[in-house]
Amino acid sequence: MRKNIVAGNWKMNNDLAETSELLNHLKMQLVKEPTAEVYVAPSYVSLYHAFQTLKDTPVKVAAQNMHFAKSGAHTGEVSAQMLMSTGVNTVILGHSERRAQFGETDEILAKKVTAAIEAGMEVIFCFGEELEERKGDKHFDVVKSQLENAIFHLSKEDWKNVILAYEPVWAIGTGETASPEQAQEVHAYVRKLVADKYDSETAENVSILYGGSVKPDNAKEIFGKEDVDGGLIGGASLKAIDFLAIVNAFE
Ligand code: G2H
Repeated sequence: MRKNIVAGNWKMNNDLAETSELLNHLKMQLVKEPTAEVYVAPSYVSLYHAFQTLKDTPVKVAAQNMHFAKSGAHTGEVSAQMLMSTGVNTVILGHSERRAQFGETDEILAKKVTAAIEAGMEVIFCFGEELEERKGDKHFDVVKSQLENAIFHLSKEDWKNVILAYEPVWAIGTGETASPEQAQEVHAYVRKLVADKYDSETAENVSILYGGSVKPDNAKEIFGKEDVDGGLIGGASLKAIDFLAIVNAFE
């Protein structure tokens, strides 16, 4: 059975002191056995601290990005091996902000995905269409090519360490949310793509998260859809009370 997952993507927010405060709130208030697996993804500078703070809790720590090389002359970059040396075994790859602001192409992402999986990391792979593509009814094609080009080269075995996150770009940080039906439609389509490429077992076991303006007041309805297995949460993950309400939004 696939897992329900709620992951907080803190983006470029919270310095070390603010991170510490938020982590402590989460640690104190999270129920012992939440109905979802919980991840938080603070900035690189706080990752080690986050791991140390949360290591005796069920909350996992993820990085927001990484380079595909193991080491070398890549000023400002961080490798899978470096992340794992801090205790962090999960990385978010392919977020639309990385694609749009830092030129991450499917080709680059394919290398990052390979590097992360080969290093033994778990990957939260993000994909999703832009507004114009949605308006032009191209969202299924866009999502299909993003998956085919950047993650469908993995083996069936590798998919045990893959979590997918559908994030329609037009719904990110805009307050505009895909309707539960729109999310379900794409999630079901993606699960079918995975089944066709691999097999039904792989498709049934992969968690597909929805991301894009998920809030405490819409989480329950979105997570209630059959193929939506949780969320990747940006803005609403920065307040413990909101994030925990989302974590507890599964029926
Ligand atoms: C999408 C999401 C988290 P927000 O980027 O990855 O952000 O919830 O702020 O739309």
